[in-house]
Amino acid sequence: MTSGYLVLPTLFSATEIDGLRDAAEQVHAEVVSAAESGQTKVTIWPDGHRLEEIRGTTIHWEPDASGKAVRSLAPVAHLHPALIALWTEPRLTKPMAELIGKQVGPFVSKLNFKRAGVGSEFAWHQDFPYWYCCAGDAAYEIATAIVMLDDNTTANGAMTLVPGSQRNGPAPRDPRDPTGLLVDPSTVDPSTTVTVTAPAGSVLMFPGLMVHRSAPNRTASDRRSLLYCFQPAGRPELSALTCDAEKLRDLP
Ligand SMILES: O=C(O)CCC(=O)C(=O)O
Repeated sequence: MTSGYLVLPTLFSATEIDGLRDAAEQVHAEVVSAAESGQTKVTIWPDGHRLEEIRGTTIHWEPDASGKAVRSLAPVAHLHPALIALWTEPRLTKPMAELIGKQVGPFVSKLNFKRAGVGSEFAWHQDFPYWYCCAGDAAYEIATAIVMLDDNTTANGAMTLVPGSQRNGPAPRDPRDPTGLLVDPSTVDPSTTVTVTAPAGSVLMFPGLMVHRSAPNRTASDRRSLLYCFQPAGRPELSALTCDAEKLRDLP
């Protein structure tokens, strides 16, 4: 697979996706209510984004929303049985095992909300540097399955990939980015990109070295996604690792 990614159209039925959407919204309501009434650990990222930890998850708030809106929750699977079940769902684990080349287990899960009108851009990046800071070279064998909970369209911020970019290893990062994690956008040739539009229930899989972004959601409907990052079975999950941003110095 030289392009490096896999699209599995409508892998999950409408009924299954309804159940996963309900689980996602239930988790959202419980976590936001816990954050409003309880003690959270707050972190402000170098780019100004606000993160709050509670119930074993990190709320990443939308940076530019006028009211409060959740951009993502991670990790998230432990907060609902229907989300835990996806870690062992053969429709995900079988193609993932082929992509990674080994039997797979969990690394980290995430729920992206991309809410109607306020869901913000994800700038060009690879997932690899985030994971390399915590997992070291084991990050080369981590890949993501995105379960689309809503139709993904160009208007609502479907994922855009640079097929084949995973073959070039860690990409040069943007010297202007205060987080030090984003890919230098001047190195991306727009004529080589592919935007993956697909109906709800579809799944997109790609390795951590795939360069990707997604546009903001300016439509009137949410574009929610569950992201399951798999790795070879038996390795520690992200939550058990210690992360060190200094390791970014190893990368271009
Ligand atoms: O859901 C999206 O639009 C972007 C996902 C992504 O790239 C990420 O969460 O790192």
